[in-house]
Amino acid sequence: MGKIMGIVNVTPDSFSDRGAFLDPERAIAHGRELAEEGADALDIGGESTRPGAAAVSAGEELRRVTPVVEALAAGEGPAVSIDTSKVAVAEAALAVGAAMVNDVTALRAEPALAGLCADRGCDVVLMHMLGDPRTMQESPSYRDVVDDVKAFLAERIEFAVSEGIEEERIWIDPGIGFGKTVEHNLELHRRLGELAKLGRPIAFGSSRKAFIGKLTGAAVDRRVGGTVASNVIAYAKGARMLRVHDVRPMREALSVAEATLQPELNPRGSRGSAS
Ligand code: HH2
Repeated sequence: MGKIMGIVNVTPDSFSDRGAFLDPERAIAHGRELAEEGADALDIGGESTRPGAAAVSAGEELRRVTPVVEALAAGEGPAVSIDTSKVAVAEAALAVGAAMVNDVTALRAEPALAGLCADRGCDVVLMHMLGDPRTMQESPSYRDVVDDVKAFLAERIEFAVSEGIEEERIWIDPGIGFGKTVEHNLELHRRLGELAKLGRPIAFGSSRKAFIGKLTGAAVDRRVGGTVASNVIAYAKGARMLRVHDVRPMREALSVAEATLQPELNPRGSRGSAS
């Protein structure tokens, strides 16, 4: 069954939202809207990772995300994920109800984050990135992009488990757009199934990214069609958590993709309805 993770960026400089949700009240309202549209999880981030983005101090990141995590984790809503590489930020978010840590550095920026996640028993997303956000799009190159990403993720799983994180808690993510050309990104879509051989579920984040703009010519807030196509392909190739800005169209697309590709999960399919 595929899950949808709605994106809540509490930043002034995210490539796609441009600061629309920096105010906590607006970020909270946006998260609630995504929950109503069918998000299974909400990923809350206070530091932009777009190419060339400036680093943010832990204090500033904490100030941005903590009230938003606290409000959205209260009650019966979707699980809350904290998108951070910092121990201090993850610790505060987990203390107010986050259930998942999504680290785009796969526990490399602050390796002590592994011990915290092990101790708290939360879910963890380990993502591949070549270089760091400031340099990653400067002529990225690989021996074989899928083999290299797979070897990297295998090593990061091993590290996480050696630090006490239960293997069942780990998600892996190819890091679409993080040190990849358009062709690297497309090859990762085509051969995503090879990552499933690592034995962990795949999270996937292509929403509104630059490769979609390059293929379609669409501006960043007009990339829903390309985003849906990319994520349906990823789902068909085994991705099980789709990190997107536009939850409603993705939820609709996933309903059709699931009914088609995994009819055993869809009661409508088994009822044999005529339309
Ligand atoms: N992409 C972004 C941020 N976090 N996490 C995972 N696991 N996978 C991704 O592909 C991923 C991620 C970048 O997107 P966005 O949050 O929209 O932008 P920004 O980093 O500029 O806030």
